[in-house]
Amino acid sequence: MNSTRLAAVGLAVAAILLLPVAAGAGTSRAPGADAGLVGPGPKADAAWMASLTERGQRKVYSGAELETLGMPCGGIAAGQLYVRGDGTLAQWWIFNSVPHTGFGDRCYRTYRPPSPLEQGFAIRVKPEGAAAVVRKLCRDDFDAIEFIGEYPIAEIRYRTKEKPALPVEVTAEVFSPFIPLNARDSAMPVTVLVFKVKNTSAKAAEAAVAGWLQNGVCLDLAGRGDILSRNRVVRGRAGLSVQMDLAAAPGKPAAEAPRVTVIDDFEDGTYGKWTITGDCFGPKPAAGTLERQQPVSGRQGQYLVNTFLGGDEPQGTAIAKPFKITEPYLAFLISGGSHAGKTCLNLRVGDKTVRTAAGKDKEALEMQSWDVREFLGQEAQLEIVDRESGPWGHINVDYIHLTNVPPTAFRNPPEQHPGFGDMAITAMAPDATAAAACASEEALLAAFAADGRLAAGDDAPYPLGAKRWGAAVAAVALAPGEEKTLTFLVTWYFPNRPKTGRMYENWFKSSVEVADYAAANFDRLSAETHLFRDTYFDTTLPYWLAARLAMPVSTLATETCQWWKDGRFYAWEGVGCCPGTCTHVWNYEHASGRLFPELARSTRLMQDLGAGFDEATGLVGFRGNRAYAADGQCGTILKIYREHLMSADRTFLDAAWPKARKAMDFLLAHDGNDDGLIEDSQHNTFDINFVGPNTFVGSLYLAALRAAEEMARLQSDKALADRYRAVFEKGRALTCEKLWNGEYFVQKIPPGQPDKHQYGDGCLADQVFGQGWAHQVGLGYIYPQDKVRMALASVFKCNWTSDIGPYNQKWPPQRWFARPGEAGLFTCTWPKGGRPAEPVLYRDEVWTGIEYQVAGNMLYEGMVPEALAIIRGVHERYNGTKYNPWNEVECGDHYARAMASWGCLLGIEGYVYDGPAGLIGFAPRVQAGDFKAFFTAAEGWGSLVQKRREAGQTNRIEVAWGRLRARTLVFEVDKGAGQVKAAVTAAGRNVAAEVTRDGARVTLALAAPVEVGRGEAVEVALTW
Ligand SMILES: [Ca+2]
Ligand SMILES: [Ca+2]
Ligand SMILES: [Ca+2]
Repeated sequence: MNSTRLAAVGLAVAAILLLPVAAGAGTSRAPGADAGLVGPGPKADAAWMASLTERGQRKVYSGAELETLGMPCGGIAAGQLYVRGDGTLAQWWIFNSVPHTGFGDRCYRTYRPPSPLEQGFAIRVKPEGAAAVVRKLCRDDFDAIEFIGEYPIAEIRYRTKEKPALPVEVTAEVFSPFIPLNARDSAMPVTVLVFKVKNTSAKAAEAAVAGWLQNGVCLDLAGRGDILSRNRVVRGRAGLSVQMDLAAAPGKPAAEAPRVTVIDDFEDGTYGKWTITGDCFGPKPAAGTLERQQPVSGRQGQYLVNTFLGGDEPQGTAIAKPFKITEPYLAFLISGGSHAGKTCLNLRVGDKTVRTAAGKDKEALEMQSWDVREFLGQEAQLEIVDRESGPWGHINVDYIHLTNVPPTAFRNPPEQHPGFGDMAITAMAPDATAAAACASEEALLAAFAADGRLAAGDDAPYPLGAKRWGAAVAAVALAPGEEKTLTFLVTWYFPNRPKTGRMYENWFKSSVEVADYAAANFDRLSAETHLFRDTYFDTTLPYWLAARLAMPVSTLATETCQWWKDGRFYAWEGVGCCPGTCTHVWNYEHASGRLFPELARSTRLMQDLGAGFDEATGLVGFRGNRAYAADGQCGTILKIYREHLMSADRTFLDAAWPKARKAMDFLLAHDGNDDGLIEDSQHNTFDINFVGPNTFVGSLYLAALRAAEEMARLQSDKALADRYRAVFEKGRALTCEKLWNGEYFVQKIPPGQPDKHQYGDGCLADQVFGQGWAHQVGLGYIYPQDKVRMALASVFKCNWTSDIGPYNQKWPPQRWFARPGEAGLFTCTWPKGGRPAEPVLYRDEVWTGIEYQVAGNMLYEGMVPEALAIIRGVHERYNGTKYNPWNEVECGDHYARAMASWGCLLGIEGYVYDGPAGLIGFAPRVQAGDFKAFFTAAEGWGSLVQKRREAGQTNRIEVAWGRLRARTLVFEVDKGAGQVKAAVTAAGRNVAAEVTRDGARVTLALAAPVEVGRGEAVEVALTW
């Protein structure tokens, strides 16, 4: 935000700017928080606030905004492939080896996503009677590219400014099929590239597009003599493909037997070979883990170097006697801090540091090795450095040795390697041409330039990892003004995810089979993907808001998510970081449950109530293990209820309930006395344990009690339902009595308990988390409405600022996920004082998942300006110029918590849905006079439309895909409405309905259940 927008204007301005809100949402805004509460920094000014609700335009990224773009463009849980700002493909995390993508500075940084594989497209145009021209379709040859990213479809317009123009217009659409409620067809290892070429000249022209791709199969096995890379031209149903895989090298043995020369393993218990300075090494090598250190596992023998001597504070260096490099690899065990150049092992040759390695902020030692072939025969020196005193300011090293084979080398048959499989590039045209293995990009482009065709050429296997490009060409003839499309598929097949496999291996046996299926079903897959994109973006919501809320949904198509061969959907928290579909992180996420409920149901049944479920106690292990997280345990009940509501019938609930009620028993045992407050130690998503009653866990517990009550009633267990209700009522009353401070809810730390890692009198952003959940699953208020609103108003006032700089200067965050000058919502602040010396972890950080959670809750309350300000803050951080709009980071890239964004869509719609009961309804929080937005139900999706006039309104539920079955409809009318009459049609047929009214809320019980299909609608005319 620029400084002219910064002004100390808070809620007073927000109140003036409020849009029309459905009457049922009550007064147009929440009661203001107490004027005495102190905010964390500047608030946005009125002009900025007013701009948030403007409809706006389709966002076209260009210039510097293209730099960081990387929109996921593969299938759900099928790996991670990006389309970059210039249309090139990047990342290529499709080979079952995912790095930990880090947090803070490591992932919240500005960079162009790298590509480890070489790949590209080029166009050749030959106007009649003129020479052919060839241009690469990337930023090399187009200097004014425009990119539109409406997930799941990216559109790239290849334009030039300074560079020479073409006599044709070229645009590309890049996507993987993505059809809500059809997980099967949305989870394929395929990226589709459709090039539209329009002849803008007055002459006929020939146009052709060539695509090329490097063989990426098992590249890290390069150097093994027994296998080769292989590219072959294959004619399939799809068109012409180049399939890339491996071939055995005839007569070549596998890798040679390993030799080892130890430089030092410290097993003599001395630093005899080392010169030590500083005080972090001690008089002799450590005998293992040091005092106050997490366990250092994986050492060789007894002794190792461990500079955590007396903690992270001490520093020093150890320099070894010179040695001769006699083998091609230098290997070692290493762990500790990740401070490059500060906590590290260095290799010096001559007077230069030629190799360096640091830890990964973990104590478990890992084998690493350097390829030192270029220094064979030379003298070298090793240096262990600890020049860091902050967190993770130490380094552990052991078993330094020279070897002929990297110790991490994969020595089994290649078929067992995680990266074993095949990949293909396909031109989807009957008369396509292809080349198996072009030796250089120049040679490929020269052949293409000559006549717009390629010859298959040599398809003999070649040395593993040598750069040979498989290439395919599709060509068309264009009359003046004519436009045609040329379609390519990039497909892959790497099923060897260790232990779990991949869902897609149940459907395909090779990348060419993937291409065949995609091509055979292309019209449907493409049309339905476009139908989703078009239906979602055909909305009255501000364009920026619709775009932003869809962006984190792309997380489903990253390496954060896995779909195992056995049908279980599983996920990291962020890419490569923190396993086990963590119940508390996934508490915030709503995209899987609402867009692909089949996936969410599999996690509930196969993990939460399966591998992670303890039959004896009802514990839901929060990483599919046997560890308790209080927020995650409560959230599991809510997710089970959501998955039931998003089902077509009771099958899921009947399967889940026996264990779900045990999971409730576990919570009641922790409550201890049925008073509706959990007071004992509560491990949670802040990676610490709260003690004493608080509304972070408490609101989730109360919402879980209500959800369990509903499910028990559906199971005809009245006694149990009544008990849940009674506990809920007590907890609700006691919470208001004990934890309400007049402006927001606090935590009561039990007398005598330390306040370390607690929040006490703080204003926690997530303090009414369970209320947001209760709204989303149609449970109404768990706390009195006025307190909910005032709490949220206090969160906006005390935790959100248009510039996090001043506050974070005073209270630096552990990890930076927002920078000075950027807006953000802090996890926790202490506006009334009482900040503990060492409060709840991450209190001074900004997490997009929490921002969306809070905003979604505010939207259900009709607090639109506050909610949009928070969401817009996220949008302006991830703006392309600074950070990749599709990669909201926390502990890792594509952090799952960010999929809380979908809850904001539900909130602004005031959406309620119960599939098995046939109940559906909505009450727009904005634009009540003219509203349209996207919805999903159990068996179909489409648009919710409301138009309000002087004395009536129409509500349409339009089905764009699948079907909708309904018997009860819920809307809200103008609060001034008199007696309401309703006329209902379903697919054009009249349906009798009985109208009941509760304030602004109108419920229509249909005389008989209705079913409407694609292109049809349920339409209701309400008059008063
Ligand atoms: Ca050792
Ligand atoms: Ca240190
Ligand atoms: Ca209790």
